[in-house]
Formats: sequence, C-alpha cells, structure tokens
Amino acid sequence: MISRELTDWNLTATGGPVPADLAGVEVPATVPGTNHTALLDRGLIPDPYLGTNETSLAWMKRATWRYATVLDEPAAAPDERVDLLFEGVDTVAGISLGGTGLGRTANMHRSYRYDVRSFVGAPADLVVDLDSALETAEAEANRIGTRPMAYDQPFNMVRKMACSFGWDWGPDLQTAGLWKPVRVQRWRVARLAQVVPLATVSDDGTGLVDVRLEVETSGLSDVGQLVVDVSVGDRGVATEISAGWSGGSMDVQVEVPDADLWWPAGHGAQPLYPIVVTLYEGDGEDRSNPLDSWSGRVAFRTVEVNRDRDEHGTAFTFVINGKPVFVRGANWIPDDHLLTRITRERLEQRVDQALGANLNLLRVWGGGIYESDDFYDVCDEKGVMVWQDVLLACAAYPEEAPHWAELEAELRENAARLAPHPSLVLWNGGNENIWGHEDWDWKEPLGDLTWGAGYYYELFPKVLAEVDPTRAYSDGSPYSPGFTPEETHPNDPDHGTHHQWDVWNRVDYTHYRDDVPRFPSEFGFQGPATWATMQRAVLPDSADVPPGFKESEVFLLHQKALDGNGKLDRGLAPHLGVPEDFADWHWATQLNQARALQFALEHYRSWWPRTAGAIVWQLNDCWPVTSWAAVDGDGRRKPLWYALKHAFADRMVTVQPRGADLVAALVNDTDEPWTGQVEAVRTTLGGELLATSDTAAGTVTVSPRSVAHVPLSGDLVAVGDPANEVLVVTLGEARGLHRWAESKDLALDPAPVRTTVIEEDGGYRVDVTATSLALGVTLLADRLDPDAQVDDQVVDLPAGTTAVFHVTGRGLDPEALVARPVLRTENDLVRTAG
Ligand code: BMA
Repeated sequence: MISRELTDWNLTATGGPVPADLAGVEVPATVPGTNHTALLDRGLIPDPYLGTNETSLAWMKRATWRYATVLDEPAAAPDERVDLLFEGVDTVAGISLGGTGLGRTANMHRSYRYDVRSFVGAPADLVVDLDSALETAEAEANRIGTRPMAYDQPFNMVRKMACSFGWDWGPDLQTAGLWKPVRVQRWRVARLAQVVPLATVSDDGTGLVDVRLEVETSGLSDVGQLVVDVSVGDRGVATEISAGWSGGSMDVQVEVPDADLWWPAGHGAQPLYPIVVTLYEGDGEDRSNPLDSWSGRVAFRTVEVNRDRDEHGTAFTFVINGKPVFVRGANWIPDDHLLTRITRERLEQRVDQALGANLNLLRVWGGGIYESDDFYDVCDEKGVMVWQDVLLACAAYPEEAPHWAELEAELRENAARLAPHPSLVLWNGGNENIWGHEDWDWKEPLGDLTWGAGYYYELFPKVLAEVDPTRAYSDGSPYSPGFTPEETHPNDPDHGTHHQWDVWNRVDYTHYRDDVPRFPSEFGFQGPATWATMQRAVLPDSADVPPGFKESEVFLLHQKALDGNGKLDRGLAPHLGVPEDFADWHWATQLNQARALQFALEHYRSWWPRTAGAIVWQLNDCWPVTSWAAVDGDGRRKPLWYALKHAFADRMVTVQPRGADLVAALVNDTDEPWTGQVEAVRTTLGGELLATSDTAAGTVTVSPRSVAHVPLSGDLVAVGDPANEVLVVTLGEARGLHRWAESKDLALDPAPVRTTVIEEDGGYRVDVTATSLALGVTLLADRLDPDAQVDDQVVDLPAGTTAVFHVTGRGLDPEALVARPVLRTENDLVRTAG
C-alpha cells in the first residue's frame, strides 16, 4: 500500500454571519486543522483564549466553511484501488471530487473511506463543504424531538465532541474542519482493513495474542495465494490463505511463553511487545513487497473489576494480574479545546504531571474525545491506566436513526483501535446520563422519547463483547452495578461508582466525610489558574488588579461554572475567610481548592479496601480558566497538584475520626511492609509540648497495600485550647496534622517562618523553618517568572521543622522569592481576612 497525506488545503467561509473582511477570502489551511487554527495562523482572528475574544468569535459556529485542495494523482492501474481516507472530519460535511459527490459525514469520532479510482488521472478539485454543526443539531432536535441536556445548545443531537459547545470549564468555539489526517491510499489485491490484537495471559504465565483481522480484497483482480505473517516480540506465525479468497475475517493466534507482565505505575514494570502484521502475495518467500502491513505494541496483563456484593454494598475494585489495586486517578478532558494543537510532547508532559502527582489512572471523560494513539502509547509506556468513556455526557441521547448506527460505528472503530493498549482497563458507557435520567427532571419532558438506555444496557456491551471482550465494561458513571436504577439509585455511594458533587455545589468540603463511597469517580473543587496563566489571558496590564475584578466580564468569561464565584466564596468562608484583595483571594481560593481535595483524599484512602480508588475531577484544562483542574490551561501546576502529590503519596499518615474517636490512619500503598516508630504529640502552635502518646507510641508494621489504624486517645487528644493546639503524628518521613479549629479561628502567627535562599544548579534552594505552626507554605514563583517552577507547595510545618524547596529558574531576586506575594502561607491569609 502506498499512502500519501494531503496536508495543504485552502479554507473559505462560504456562508452565514461572516464578517465582511473574511467573506469569500481563501486562506491556506494545514490539515489536520480547523477553521479556528487556520484563521489564527494567518492572524485573521484574535486568540480566542485571551480576554473576551471568545465572545467576539461566536459568529463562527453559525457559518459554513469550505476546505478545498487539488487531488493530482496518476491514473489507477487496472488492478489498482485508490481510496481517500478521512480519518476525522469535524463534523457535518459533504465531500466532492471533481464536482461529483463522494459522500456526507456527520460524526467526528469515526473515519470515512471513499473509493476514488475512477476519478484520478487528471487534477481534480477535492472539496469538503462543512455545515454548521450547531444548526444541524438544532434541525435534528426539531425533527426527532429535543432531549434534556446540561447546557443550552443541543450537543446531544450531533456526534461532535460535547464540550465543543462550551462546558462549565470550557469555551464555546465549535470548530469546523479536518481534524485528523486525510490520506490517499493506493493498493492492489488486498489490504488489512482492521487489525485487533487481543492479548491475554493465563495463570501459568503464557501470553496469548489473538489477532483478529479484517481483510478487504480489491475486487479488481483474481486473488492468488496470500500469506499473513504475525510477529509478537521474537515469536512469529505465518498463515497461508489459498487462492480465490474474497476477503473477510480471520484469526491468528500467537503464543508467548513466560510473558513478562505489564503493571500499573507503582506496581511493577511496563514491558511492551512489538507486534507486526504483514500481508504478502504468493507463498511469502519474497518479503520485499508486502501488500499491506500494520504495527503496534501489546502487553500482557489481566484486568477485572470486582463488583461483588459484600456487607457494605457493592464493590468496584480494579484487579490487575489478580492483585487488587487502589486507583489514584484524575479525570481527563481534551488538553486543548483546539484539538489539532495537541502534540505527543504535550501529552507526555501532562501524563508525566499525572505521575508526578502520584496518579496511576486517567479517566477519559465522555464529553471529550477518544484520544489520539499518542495518548494511549504514552500511558502504555508509563503505566498509567486508562478508563475510557464512550462519548456521551450529561444528556439524554436519541436512539433513533441515524444516531444508533453512528454510535455503533464509532464504538466499533475506536474499540478496535484502542484494543492493543494495555493501559486501557475499562470501557464505561458514559458520564452522568443514567444519573441525569434518574435525578435531573428529565422523565417528564422526555415522555416516550428515547434517552440512551438502549446504548448503555444493550448496544455498548454487545459491541464490546464482539470487538474487545478482554476489557471490563461499566454501564455508566455513576452507576450501581447489578441493579436497575429503580432498585438502587445509580449514585448510591454504597454501590459501585459515585460522583460526589454536593460538595462544591451545595455543602462545605468537610461533608466529604458523610459517606464512604466504594469508588468515587468524580469529585472536585474549583480554583483559579496560576497567576502567570491568568496574567497572559485575563488580568489587566497594570500591576494592581482592581478590587471587584473577579466580577468583571473578562474574569467571568473564564469562570464558566454556575454561580462559580459564589461557590468559591462560600467554600472559603468557614475555613479561611474571604479576602477582599484580589491577589489574596486568588491565593486563598487556590489553597482552599487544594485543602478540599486533600480532605477528601485522606478520608477516602483511610477506607481502603472498602473505598477502592478515587478519581479527582479534573487533571487538566483546555484553555485558561478558573476550574477544578490541578494543572491549568497553560500547563502550570496549581497548588492542588501538590496537594494531590501529598495525598496520593505511596505512604501517607492522616488523622481521621472513627466514631467519637480519632485514629491515625497509616496508609501503605507499596509492596513492602512499612515499619517504624509512630510518634504522636500535642503541642501549642508555638511548639510547646503538651502531651505525648501513651497509646500510639511504639513500633508498628503496616502490611503491604494496606492501612493500619492506630487509636489516638487519652492526654494526646484532651485538647485544652482548641485555638492554640495541634496534634502531630509522624511515621518515618510521613506526617499528619490534626487541629481542633478552622484556620480562621486558630491563633496562627502571621509571620511563622525563617528563610534562607542559596543559588544552586539550575535555580535556588529555599529553606523554610517554622518558628510557629506554618500552614500551607507555598512559593508562587511564577509571580517572578512565568517559567519558574517549584518542586513542592502547600507544605504544613509544625514549629521547629524545616522544608527545603527547589526553585528552577534564573535571574530571580532571592529576597523577592521569600516575600509576598511569592512566599505565601495559610497564616498570612487568615490575618488579612481578619
Ligand atoms: C461533572 C462532570 C462535568 C463537569 C463537572 C464539574 O458533572 O462530569 O460534566 O464539568 O462535573 O461541574
């Protein structure tokens, strides 16, 4: 097969509310790309991520667009097929070649292939006319009946990324274009239409790769003998096919004795086996000129999700290679709203940030995309498990034609594409659709209309059982497995997956402790982007940000949550107070976000194995915005990222209530026993010793992958002055604090640290020593240089202890590094908030 990519196209806005200066103007456009990237590249539209530009580009979603190029291909030989492959069209389009219609597209999540052999031989215009996806969706809603959804525009009526239409963290841009490569493919006799290698491993360690092949024959010549050669690592199997075959499916099995197991990060290595499938003509003796070939990688591991009933409800525990694994997860959204700008390098940086925050799983959320091969490749290599949603989110979805067939086609294609990846551990039916149907007042407006049940309970499990039976499937998130929604509420924390959104929307984060969910797959709390990112996108040029800025048009355009600022302020009030000054408020909301998640995660982890994982909402952002993300839209780590790193550490100490008592929960998520001396003291904030443990002291051994609870009692917890005392529990390097009052009610020293700064290789070493309890010690180095980075933040230091921070960056003023607004603590906030 000869494959050539068509990258050079021209773009024209052809209709709709197009500004006069752009109407009819032809612009060079690189493919993959979209209208937004093409016009941005030429400076013809302003950057939609900056200021209020998003609003000024609203016209684009109601315009129509033309991508055009000239296809100049030699004529086809008598036995030669020439195909045009569109790997991804965004979204509703008619495609024509030399004035003849090839077909229509209406689903960005699948590919389209056209046989064009009769059109080549002379230059011909290849034209893709894109309709407004929004107007198509509106017309479809009129045709089949509108369905409830979480936002205003009918994203559930067209197979385009749901968050294209705006989300509570994302802009409303609604790109149109050719978002994946377009290729011309010339081939003869036969091609590998699909290769699905399913790798399994048996108890005795023998790996088996069951390679399921779809072979298409050209129909233009007699098919002689063929050979399919499959190699996995150093094992190979050649299969002969006798002459006269007309194509179809075949199966090739390759055994790999003593297969090395693939493990999630923190549990073992990630050995990957290259796999190559080659199709030859004849007896296979001449290997120089294959008809077609395919290559990838596979790995050997087993995955199950234990959904057994037990005394607490219904488990949801990932079991990898027979071993229950606590999931340290985060939800993943597309890393750039303008999808075609996402490179492998950027995905790798993001996945490294996930690993740096001690995560072992990313959940690809249903309102985004089936990610690129690069994403899953990187996750395979680094041991980050992937939970993949089918792309449906927060809405009722129609089941009538053509929607059912589109969903079936896209799932078949993507399940086949992703099947080789060991990182993929779960297919999930969708996000909050079953829950929405149950709880969000959909039933009455829906009446008899379809809403998607047939997808979750029938189509998806059926397609996956056919295409990839090696992965577990879950009907939805949240979902109570084994029950109908009428029997048990889909968001019941005692059964399966659970989304905890009462915190953030309605109640304080301390309510995370109200339940012990079996598997919280979404929970989160907002905070603004880092200062440097805000500076680039939303802050005024002047050094001082005016009071009231957070109510400004530009700030609110980058704060999409319903009553977002109100929820941020109500979240702050009981803990830190609500600062007036914008810089203080910025720091306080970032810190509170970190604290909220720390609180949740320490609680959840203390309940392992009953709670078998926690997937934070959300790892990343797709533009500069105030959101639930740990890493902001410019890729900078927010204080939350550091809180995740601490709370998801392999070994962690946290003080938790159990009934009326306090315990030290010692979490050991490693394969080695954790042995050491537990030290517990109650002191004044200034460090004066008030009590040491009589119950906790002594050597403990926490077994591998387990949690030990050490009771804290007697003098140790007999607090005298709640405003001035702290309980500190230490085991090895790990430390947990407990206080009896919120920070705003603690008698915190407003200036609790001494600092020294020395220059070191690549930057600065900053030693911070607490002279009194110093909470949330953070160096906001991006205030000095947008590129400066710090290895730690949000560090709590009991009096007399020291933390060492390493700042990467050059030319920073050492004095400024340890002064406001760079060096911040919880203490200084509480003072300003009064
Ligand atoms: C959940 C997610 C997203 C949303 C987030 C924050 O509902 O599934 O839809 O962005 O909460 O509101």
